[in-house]
Amino acid sequence: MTADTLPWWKTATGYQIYPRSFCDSNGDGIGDIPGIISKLDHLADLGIGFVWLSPVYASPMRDNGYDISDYRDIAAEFGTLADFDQLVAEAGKRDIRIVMDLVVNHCSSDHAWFQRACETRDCPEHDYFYWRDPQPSTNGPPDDQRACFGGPAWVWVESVGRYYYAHFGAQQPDLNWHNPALRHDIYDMMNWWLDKGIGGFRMDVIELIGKDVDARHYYEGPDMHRFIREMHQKCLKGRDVMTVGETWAATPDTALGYCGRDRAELDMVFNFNHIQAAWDPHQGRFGPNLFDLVTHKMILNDWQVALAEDGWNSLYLSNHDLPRPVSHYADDGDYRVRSAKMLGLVTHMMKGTPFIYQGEEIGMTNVRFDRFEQFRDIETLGQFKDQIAAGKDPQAFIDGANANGRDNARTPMQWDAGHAAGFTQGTPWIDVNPNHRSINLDQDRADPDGVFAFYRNMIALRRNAPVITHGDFTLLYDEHPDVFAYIRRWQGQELLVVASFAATSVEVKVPDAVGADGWTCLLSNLPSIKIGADRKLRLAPFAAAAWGKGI
Ligand code: ISL
Ligand code: CA
Repeated sequence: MTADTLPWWKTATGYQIYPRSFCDSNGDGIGDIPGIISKLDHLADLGIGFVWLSPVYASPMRDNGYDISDYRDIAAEFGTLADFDQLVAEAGKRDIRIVMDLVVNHCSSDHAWFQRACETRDCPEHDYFYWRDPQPSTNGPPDDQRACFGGPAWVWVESVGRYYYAHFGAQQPDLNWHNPALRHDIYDMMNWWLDKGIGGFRMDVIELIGKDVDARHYYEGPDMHRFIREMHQKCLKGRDVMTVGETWAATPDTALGYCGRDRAELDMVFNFNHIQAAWDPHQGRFGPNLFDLVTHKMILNDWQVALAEDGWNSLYLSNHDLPRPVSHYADDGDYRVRSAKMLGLVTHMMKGTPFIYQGEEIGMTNVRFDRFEQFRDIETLGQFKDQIAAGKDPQAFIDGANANGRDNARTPMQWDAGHAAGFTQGTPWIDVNPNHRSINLDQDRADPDGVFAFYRNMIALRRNAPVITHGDFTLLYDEHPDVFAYIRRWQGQELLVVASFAATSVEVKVPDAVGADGWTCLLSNLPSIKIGADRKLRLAPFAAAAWGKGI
């Protein structure tokens, strides 16, 4: 297989934009599509090949757009359909595709379908949702399932005398995918967007669409693959587009069920095993950070091995639901820039498609909200209520939210040291991280050794060294607690990647099988990393490098 027969998304690097926090063009404090258009040259400079655009559809914005009230219109605060078409066109001029966020496990309770469904049982839209009558024995809901964002998952509607199911929250009712009429409407809508020339879809919690609510089987439910295959048949087949599913429950054993070449379902999935491995099993994301490098690299190795010959990996550490990587995995203080480069290098050089989240390219950090009123995220606010009611210490919860809450990724993109980090001329919808005065794109790009320059070089390296796209993957130093290293090989080309997660110096020996001679350093976050004559590698704190042979 040569580079020109590869699908574009196997050699490209993606960039996720959370529109609310990227760039505000009209001073209302909310990012918008014209703001994104004004920053396309920044993305072109970086060298990315596509944008994953978080939802811009009409929405009451209770979950910042992951609660859609009209699938065929743009939210007024983000702009218009004409703005969207201009975005696709302007990005296309820069060889950047726009991949939209498809949120079809649920819609907003403001959607006309749901409004109609609550008026009467005798309308087609009623069965677009999961309704259950009160239980005869208790006159209550079918079960005591809790919603992700707090509160019960079964919500009572007096006007029809029934409960509806809402996995995330009362204002995001689950769509009943077992209803062919609903599926037909979704496929029609998808084709409407695909015909506008978008590059594909990231599919929000697609693993939930096959759920059996009576069996309380939500993730990877009995009908999930049947529905995704039908979607592929009706919308995706034959189109030069990319699809990536958000699949928290997927494992190396189930991944090929989604993205194997003979499955005719999706191109990739987002693995979350390495993310949840750092979460407390009982307290979830608001508990202590249990990150452990051996666990982390073993999980990623399992995914590399599982998809070595079939399917395709997505590579990421950051998105709009996750903390900033330098704060979560390494150092956001003295070694912030070096850590950002180390984390980027060790993630990007594996086999798969890398996804950068806005701000990652300048090493943005977590934010610290001291006042509860500063939080904006529906999950944080909802879980606070539930967990405090269950006895959790409020300060412990706030510490957890500051460490691993979703607002960390949603503070405005830091463009410059000026008012509101150059994000808006107005008052931002969420507080800007005060460290924007020293951490911003202007400052970082003024540094030839900045994170942006390093990311640009990394993306260019992926395009120019086929071993990164095609090579196999062999983990090194499997059990080492501080070093994540691997070797990639393809048609005589070799790439050796070594990264230290230690805040102190570490020394390792280059394995015999790797050999110490003939390596050329292609990219490193320190000038002084050398393979010694004694085959020793001395790694300063958070040092990382990629060496090549035959590249
Ligand atoms: O981490 C989570 C699971 O406990 C949640 O933060 C998150 O809701 C979950 O990962 C699903 O995420 C997706 O669906 C949600 C939306 O809030 C997230 O932003 C989206 O990425 C509902 O659409
Ligand atoms: Ca705006």
